[in-house]
Amino acid sequence: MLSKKTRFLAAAALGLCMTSVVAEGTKPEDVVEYRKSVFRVIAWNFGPLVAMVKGEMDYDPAEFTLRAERMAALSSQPLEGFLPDTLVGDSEAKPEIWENWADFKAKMADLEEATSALAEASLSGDMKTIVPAFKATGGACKACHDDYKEE
Ligand code: ASC
Repeated sequence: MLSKKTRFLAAAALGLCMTSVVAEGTKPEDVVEYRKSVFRVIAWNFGPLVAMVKGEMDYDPAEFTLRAERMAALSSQPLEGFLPDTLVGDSEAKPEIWENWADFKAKMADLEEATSALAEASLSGDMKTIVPAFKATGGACKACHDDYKEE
């Protein structure tokens, strides 16, 4: 019987092949904190975009593009924080993530695509072009939350 720590390290090594580098000895709790932090920064940048689309904040094209580009850059980064055996602490991740890994990965890829398209659309400076891309981004967030986040 492998210890929980050995299983985590083995999973981390496997994750390393799949995604990216996790240092040996990284605690599962730190992995959870990492992925939650990336989502927090994504949401932080999405906030003003929501406000601008709703008309609660003046539309500032440069500010909109800056934040959409940040979201696009960040969207590739949570996936490496979903290592197996990291359903610990105050994680809101559902176990279904690891049972439906291919679908989860596809939904994360959808977020990357939607945020890149939003950054691109924002360059038009035209809300008629921006709003559909904005809705697609919100939809990509929601699609994943519906299936994979406890809330
Ligand atoms: C946000 C935020 C989310 C998404 C989601 C979209 O502003 O923090 O998690 O939008 O609510 O459906």
